[in-house]
Amino acid sequence: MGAGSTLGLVRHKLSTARSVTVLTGAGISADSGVPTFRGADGLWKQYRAEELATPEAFARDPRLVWEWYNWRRELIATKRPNPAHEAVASMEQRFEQFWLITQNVDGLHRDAGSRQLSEIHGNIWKVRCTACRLIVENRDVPIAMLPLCQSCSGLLRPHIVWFGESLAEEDLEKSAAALQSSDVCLIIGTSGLVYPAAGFGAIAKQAGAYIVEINLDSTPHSSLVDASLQGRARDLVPLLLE
Ligand code: BJW
Ligand code: ZN
Repeated sequence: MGAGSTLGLVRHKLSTARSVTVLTGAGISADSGVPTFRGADGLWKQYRAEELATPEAFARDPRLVWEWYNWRRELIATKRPNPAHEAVASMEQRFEQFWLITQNVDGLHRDAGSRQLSEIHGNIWKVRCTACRLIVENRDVPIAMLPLCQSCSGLLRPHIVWFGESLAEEDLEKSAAALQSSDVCLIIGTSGLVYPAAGFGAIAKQAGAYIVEINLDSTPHSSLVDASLQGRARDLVPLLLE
């Protein structure tokens, strides 16, 4: 099926949908200039995200890990939501039931106005105390090299879900409920390699949802989806609602 007719079909599905769930990944923010994790630009110095985003890396060398987050905070602080983030935010008004599940930690969905969302991998603008677990917002750029908790002086870490760490129970429950009740599930700009999010499309599919993938490339999701739209999120997502 050609891209034009696929787009028409997806628009039609959305025009009759009551419940919509959107899953996003780094690709939606790539269009705002935020580097993705696994693309050619996904490296920081000689490190891969998988080597830095772990509790072991932080325990071994918290300075190195904070240095990486400082670099990313500096970069993300200059970025703005793009038309794809804005189109997703407008879906809250459009559908009777709507939920956004984002793997992104950059906060750009919130900046675009999204409120019905789970940031399942956390948020780069929040820090958490490794001693007392207190979570606070912190927008300092740069943040102190080894930031300390104002309440107990414990070492602060990014409020982010690293490899080997569990996602928050509340986020998993909300995500599962949304996926299982959706008529349409849009999967936007994720490589579909990181679990549990990589299994979310299959949950929605099993529950009978119509699955749409929007990505520059094909992914492990591509074989499961009902419609695949190849291109940039910022061009395609707004078109879905026209
Ligand atoms: C565009 C575009 C444009 C570009 N327009 N598209 C089951 C099986 C196997 C392994 C596991 C499993 N269960 C758990 C695991 C282990 C692990 C895992 O999944 N490993 C895999 C790598 C194999 N998962 C976990 O550890 C998770 N925890 C967990 O499950 O706990 C229970 C448990 C623990 C231990 C063992 C078993 C169970 C936690 C995962 C947390 C991941 N966190 C990260 C790092 C955060 C650091 C930070 O941001 O500071 O989150 S990993 C990194 O990847 C980040 C992202 O959110 C995540 C997903 O990446 P994403 O968004 O898909 O980005 P990319 O770069 O990969 O892809 C971009 C895509 O966009 C591409 O497809 C492009 O084509 C596309 N694109 N431009 C449209 N303009
Ligand atoms: Zn503390």
